Amino acid sequence: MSQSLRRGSPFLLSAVFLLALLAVMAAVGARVWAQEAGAAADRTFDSTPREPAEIPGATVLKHDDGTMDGKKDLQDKGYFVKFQCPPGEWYLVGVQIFGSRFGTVAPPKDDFIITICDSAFRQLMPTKKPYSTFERGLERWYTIDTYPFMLPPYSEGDPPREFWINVAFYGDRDRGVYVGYDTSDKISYSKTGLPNERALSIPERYNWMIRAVIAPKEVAFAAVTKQAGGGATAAPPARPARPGTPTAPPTRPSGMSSTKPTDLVELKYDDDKPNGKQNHLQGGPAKSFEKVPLGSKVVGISIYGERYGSADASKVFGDLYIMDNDLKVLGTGKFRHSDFEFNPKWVDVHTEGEIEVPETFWIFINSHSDGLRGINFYYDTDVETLHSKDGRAPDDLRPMGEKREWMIRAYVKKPGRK
Ligand SMILES: [Ca+2]
Ligand SMILES: [Ca+2]
Repeated sequence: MSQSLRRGSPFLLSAVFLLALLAVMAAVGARVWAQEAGAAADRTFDSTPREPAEIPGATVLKHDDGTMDGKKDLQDKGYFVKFQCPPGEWYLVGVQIFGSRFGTVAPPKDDFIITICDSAFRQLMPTKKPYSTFERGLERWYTIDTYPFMLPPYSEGDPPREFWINVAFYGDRDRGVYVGYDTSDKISYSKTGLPNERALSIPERYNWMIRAVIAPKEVAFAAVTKQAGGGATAAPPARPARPGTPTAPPTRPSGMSSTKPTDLVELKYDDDKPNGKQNHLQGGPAKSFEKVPLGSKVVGISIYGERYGSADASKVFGDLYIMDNDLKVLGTGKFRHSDFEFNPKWVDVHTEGEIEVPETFWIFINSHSDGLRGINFYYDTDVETLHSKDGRAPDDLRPMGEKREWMIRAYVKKPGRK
């Protein structure tokens, strides 16, 4: 073929020209069809490339050319896109979605969910984000941060590992998000469905305009620190509840559990005999304490746990939050992962100052653990009533599927004591 072309065969040249013409016609056809599909949205899209801002140190995995060739609203189904990491160790730090919201002017107060799934569409890590992330109007790129999640690593020369991103808006006819699709890649890496359920192929060859933002570990966790307004250390996010709250870790306490100062009351629901342990790839344990005498002040907590992983644990911090029953943050604390050992023990964490608590208050620990390093929290199952939940954020506590009471205790000063 190339030989013939170089000789300039008029027949072959016109054949090539004809093929090119057909390709252009096909593209125009696809464009027209897509515009028709988009007409349901009362307007056509514009296909001007609008690339999202670059993220320093990050790599963007994508199957689209940046121009939208149509868009779809899948209502209660989700958008699945398959990605493949380069060799080595990578963290998913965000997702980019080309889309626009439709429905009422004011965004619904609901959330949509981004889920990292394994190659069999099973959920690995979900992240909730508010609908208000998306604006109405022309579709554009939205870059949505997720807490760094370690993707399946593999070495150079080994078969590549794949993962899926699922984005689900759980919309209906009156509200939802259009997600753009692109026809530039002849292979479709896209499906529809929800995590842990059946994923369906899409009839035409196109890809959702959903991209995965990945980064090496240092960049991934530095970005988290930056988002939280932190410094240049590798520490995970510190979110002080009140402006001016010091974020430096407390000096090691003198040992509340061991010396048991007489003016402190220990609040506990566990029987001191653990029945199991669990780590959290997102968030951490939450626990409530009830019938606390009014005017009591929390000065610290004690956690029965252990450390795992090989990272420099003195540079990784966990965050402690004390909340009222409406999950409003009343105070915070901080600990180093290195406060824990590789064998379980009680570890004391001081709060920043004394925190006056109402009759019922909550503790939430964001352990900032991941697949590589973190804290295992022990739990007790010999309890009648549960006071424990799993937390993602101080205001996002979720019931647990199993009966587990975290082995976490609180230390309070009784009212009237100084
Ligand atoms: Ca395109
Ligand atoms: Ca027990």
